[in-house]
Amino acid sequence: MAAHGADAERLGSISRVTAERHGAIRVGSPAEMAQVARLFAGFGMHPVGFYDLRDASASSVPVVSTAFRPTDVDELARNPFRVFTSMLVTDDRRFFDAPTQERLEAFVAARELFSPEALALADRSVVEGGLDSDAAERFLALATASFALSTEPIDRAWYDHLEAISAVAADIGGVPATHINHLTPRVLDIDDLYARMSALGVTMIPEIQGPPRWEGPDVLLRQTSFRALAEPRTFREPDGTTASGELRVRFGEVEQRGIALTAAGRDLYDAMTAEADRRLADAPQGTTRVAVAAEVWREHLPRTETGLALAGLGFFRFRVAEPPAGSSTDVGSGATLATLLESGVLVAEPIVYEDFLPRSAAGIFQSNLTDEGSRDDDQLGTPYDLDRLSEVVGIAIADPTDLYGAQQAASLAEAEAALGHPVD
Ligand code: OOG
Ligand code: NI
Repeated sequence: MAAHGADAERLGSISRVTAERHGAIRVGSPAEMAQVARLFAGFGMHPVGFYDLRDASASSVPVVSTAFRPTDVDELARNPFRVFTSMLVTDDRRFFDAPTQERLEAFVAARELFSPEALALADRSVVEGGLDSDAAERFLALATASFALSTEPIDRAWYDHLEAISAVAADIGGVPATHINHLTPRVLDIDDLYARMSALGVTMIPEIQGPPRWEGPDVLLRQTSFRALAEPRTFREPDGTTASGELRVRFGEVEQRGIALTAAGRDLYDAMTAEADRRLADAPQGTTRVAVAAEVWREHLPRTETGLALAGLGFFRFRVAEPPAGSSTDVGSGATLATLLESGVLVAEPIVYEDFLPRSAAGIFQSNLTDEGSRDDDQLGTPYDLDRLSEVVGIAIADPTDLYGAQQAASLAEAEAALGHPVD
């Protein structure tokens, strides 16, 4: 805040940013995903967005994901907590042969991630619009306990079998429970944080993921992480004895959030990312992806928020400015968004990106894999998209672009009502 002055809080007040976290969990089947959805619904968190990490990653990451979060603007403002939730795709032949699939599905079907009591309280919270404080305490205790790292013994041979295919598969289908694998705080200046963490001797992943630092508006999401620590776990050996060992499954991550992009903005982002990759491939040794990306950004992305709004690339909430004394908001009909913004009649406030990026998520997953695992790309993968995941899990997953678009449209409709005429 000292470095950035008034602009520091443009994308979120210091009280919201310092309270904000996201976590991540991984589950093993559509049935478990449906239970997660029930549990989080009890907290007012709903599935938003679809991420296919199987193709976003060169390593073996056999999952598709969504994120549970509040969708209502006021609820987001009060507590934007979200949980990135990945589901193992056990029938994807690129990763699992038929016997492994069968055993995985049996293993997952036999475990219980959430107690019936926790799920019943979640359902009650939805129906009754909340819980009384005793029930709420009980619900919280049960829910948080179900995300703790399990101390039950892990079958060594089974875990190793899965780990040779994918460390992520082993972390999901080789252990008896799920766990929160990271809890990410949001920061105002991720470059500063990255430098300071490195100076403290913490080994960070080589780069900040997502958009580069540049002079123009911050968009979408920038993230970085550090490697998981080895933690003691108990294993059951093939001869039936137990032994202690270590697993690295919980890691640290931080993020900085920017402006949500429209579908057109998102297409441009993807095209710029691909362009940066192409240029980096031809660049002299030692050139960083971030430096190349910043150059591409300067060529294609408007340098101001107003530019982003007028190009239809970013989402904004529009409101009529408090009219300064003696002036009038009567600008006549036919006024364009551009004139209204330039004359200061309308004010545009950025809508913050509340979701995730598949490529960054894959990078975060990858940063903790010591082994690429194995995948056979001659096999056909199981097709997934937002609709298919909704269908398989039996819950409607919201499209984030629709949510941001609805917020922008509602603000514009309100502004038009206040102005007394439509905005062209
Ligand atoms: C989730 C990784 C993705 C993010 O912030 O993109 C993620 C995981 O490792 O389970 O949390
Ligand atoms: Ni994360």
